Amino acid sequence: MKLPFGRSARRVSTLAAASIGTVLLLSNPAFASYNDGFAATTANACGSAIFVDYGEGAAGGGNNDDYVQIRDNCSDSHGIRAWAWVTEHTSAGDLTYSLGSKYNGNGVAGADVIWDPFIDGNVRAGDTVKLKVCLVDGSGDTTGSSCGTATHTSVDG
Ligand SMILES: [Ca+2]
Ligand SMILES: [Ca+2]
Repeated sequence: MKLPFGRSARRVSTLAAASIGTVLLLSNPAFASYNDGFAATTANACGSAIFVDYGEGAAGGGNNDDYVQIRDNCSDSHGIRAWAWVTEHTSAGDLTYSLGSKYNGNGVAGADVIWDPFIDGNVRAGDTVKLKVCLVDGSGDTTGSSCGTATHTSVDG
């Protein structure tokens, strides 16, 4: 999904990073020095949506910047669905983009689902990421139960 991020929006993100500290300006975004990882968990802790700032991504896929690991923590006949949004804070106001959702039906013994919905593959410094995760009953259940959310504003992308 391509969305129109304007040049002015990118510049605002850069300025936001600059206000945090000059040291961070020296960091390469692909090897950013601040760990912006965070997680949303279901109310009963049986499902997690884990934002990984920089890591190995899918098995065999090599290093990857900014993705979500969707994890099933309980043997309870429920699957897991995660949703994601990203908000850019621009001079014209906040722009929030829905990035859709992804299902993990692998069960507690199965592999985490690696999901990379982020535009251009990366989150930029100053962008706010929101994750929601719910227990669901099958891939067609887009409502879910026991939902939890978490948000984090990226320090250095
Ligand atoms: Ca970072
Ligand atoms: Ca990152």
